[in-house]
Amino acid sequence: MRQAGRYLPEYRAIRSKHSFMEMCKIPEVAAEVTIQPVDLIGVDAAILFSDIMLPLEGMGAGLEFTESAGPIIKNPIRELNQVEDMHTFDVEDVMSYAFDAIKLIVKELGGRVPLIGFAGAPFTLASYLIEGGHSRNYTKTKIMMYNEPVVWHRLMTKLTDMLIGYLGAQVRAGVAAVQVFDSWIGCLSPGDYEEFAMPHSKRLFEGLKPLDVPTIHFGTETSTLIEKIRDAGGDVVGVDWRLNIDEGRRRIGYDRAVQGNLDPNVLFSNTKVIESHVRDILNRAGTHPGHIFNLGHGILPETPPANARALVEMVHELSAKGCAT
Ligand code: 1CP
Repeated sequence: MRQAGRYLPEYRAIRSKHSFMEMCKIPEVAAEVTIQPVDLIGVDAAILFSDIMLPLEGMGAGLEFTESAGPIIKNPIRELNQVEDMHTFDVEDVMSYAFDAIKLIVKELGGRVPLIGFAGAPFTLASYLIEGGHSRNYTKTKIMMYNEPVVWHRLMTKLTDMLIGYLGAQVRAGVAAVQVFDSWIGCLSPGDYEEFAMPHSKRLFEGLKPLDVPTIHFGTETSTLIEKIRDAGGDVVGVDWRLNIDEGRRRIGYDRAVQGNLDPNVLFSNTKVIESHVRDILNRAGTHPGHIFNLGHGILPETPPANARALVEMVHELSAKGCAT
């Protein structure tokens, strides 16, 4: 999950001097904030400081990050000619800042923890492109799916092609695993997922196989979709807190690993409450190999850093003991 973000004062100190986009594009700065949570919180992996939206810039989308609303697309995609205008680009050249940051981070980490690369899934990226930003109901996205399926599938195909190239370049630069964020996929019915998103996600994961690194398939509000998400691909399947992780494991099957699933709001409580949630998750995840303890979604901006640190310590300590109630 997002690790740096606005909850760390050390992040905010750097952020006060740069725009978010600058931070992503200056490799030394991106490296510093990527490594901060490893040093300050003690997490077991670093996640590249970047954003799922950045490669869309390379395809010609007008991208801006606002303080309050997150990413904004200046000319949202509504028609076939706009999809046709989205172009392919030389990712190694146009996004060289990301690969330079990866090389620098891997060097600075010196093998302490692995670095995870990432990208958005085709559906989640398409939803931002069509809605123009974050959405509540995804009406414009769904209207394109239902009314203009040819335009929809063309857009999803172009995004998938780009994503295979982009994640491949991240692996060549040195990331040890890749995570695909389908953060807003839970808005789809199982039937719509199968028809409009799954074929593209499946092609993406097929395309990642030759990279020979572990892949993590993340989504939220996926209780009704989890088997299909598993079938779309990923060595690890993300489970959020709306689904108990033991049920998630049973439905996903024990041949895959799972990731999750603490509600990020728990970190606003006290250590006693946090510990009872951690014990519950570890006990439910059980002794089967292949559980990555994580938050079910991104850490929230006002989270007390001391609680994030306490969480990491608890997970280390309790999982080493095999945990028991
Ligand atoms: O350490 C880190 O923070 C890791 C780097 C990272 C990652 C993995 C960032 C930095 N963003 C992301 C992924 C991302 N970005 C996702 C998928 C993960 C998830 O579901 O949480 C999504 C949906 C986005 C889109 C995005 N970018 C949002 C969400 C907006 C919405 O629709 O609700 C926001 C707020 C951003 C900006 C952003 N990205 C990252 C940070 C630290 C920030 C805040 C920038 C700031 O300091 O102003």
